[in-house]
Amino acid sequence: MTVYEFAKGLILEAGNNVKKIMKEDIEIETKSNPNDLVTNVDKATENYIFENILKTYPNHHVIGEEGHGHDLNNVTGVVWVVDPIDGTLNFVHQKENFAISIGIYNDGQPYAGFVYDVMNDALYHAKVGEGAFENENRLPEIKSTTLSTSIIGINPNWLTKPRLGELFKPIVEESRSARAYGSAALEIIHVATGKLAGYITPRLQPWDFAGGHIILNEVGGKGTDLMGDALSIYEPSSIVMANKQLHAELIEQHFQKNNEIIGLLQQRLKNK
Ligand code: 2AM
Ligand code: CA
Repeated sequence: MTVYEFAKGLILEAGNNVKKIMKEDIEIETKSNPNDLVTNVDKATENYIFENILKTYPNHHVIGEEGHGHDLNNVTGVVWVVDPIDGTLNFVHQKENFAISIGIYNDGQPYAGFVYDVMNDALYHAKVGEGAFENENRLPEIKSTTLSTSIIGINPNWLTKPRLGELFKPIVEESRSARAYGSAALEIIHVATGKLAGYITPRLQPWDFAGGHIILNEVGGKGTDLMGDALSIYEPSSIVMANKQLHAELIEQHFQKNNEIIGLLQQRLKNK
């Protein structure tokens, strides 16, 4: 069995476990602030994925939101970047619109991406160079758009911040419209399936974007930080994921012209 096939089976199994445990009481704790939640399901799912990977592949490394591998940096070999529940607030409040996300890298190069929309039983997956799929169906290449004909994904909370609002409001204004779904992994998938033309956020952790980014690349999309630089799986970044034409327009017409705000943002990401 290839690592790709193993990962596919593992994420589906993990999703089935989530469906079972969520029927019982969900235990909620707060992390860095009262709106930053984690549940017993996040922790149990990360442990389940971690233990099964290492049972089968003792030499692989795992980076997970809920504590695994946060000290890793530039390791050689296979690295799994795992978010056991992306969209925890949705999970707690809506019991849907959340995903399990996995990106797998080999010697720093992307190998395969997985985003499992658990409640819709839709597994998005891609092995680099072999196309992206929703369950068994191949996803077509995404279409080019301009901002004025695009629906973009962006969380409205960012528009309430003084400097970030300055950066993002003109983009929302110029777009056809904006949406927020509350799971970065699913929003990147919405770009990969053409439901959104682009997704923008000033701060994401590698486990939020790793799986989706690999899938998006396979359908001709592009993901970088807001300066247009490559993303790292070892640190948080600002994020723009879009079809290539919209990506270029956003970088050239909006972000590069606001490099002072983005410079401050990058500095804050580094210091946290
Ligand atoms: P999570 O549910 O795994 O925490 C919500 O808009 C999206 O942003 C979710 O994908 C959420 O991931 C992520 N998110 C929430 N708080 C974050 C933070 N402080 N840094 C980075 N990503 C965050
Ligand atoms: Ca999470």
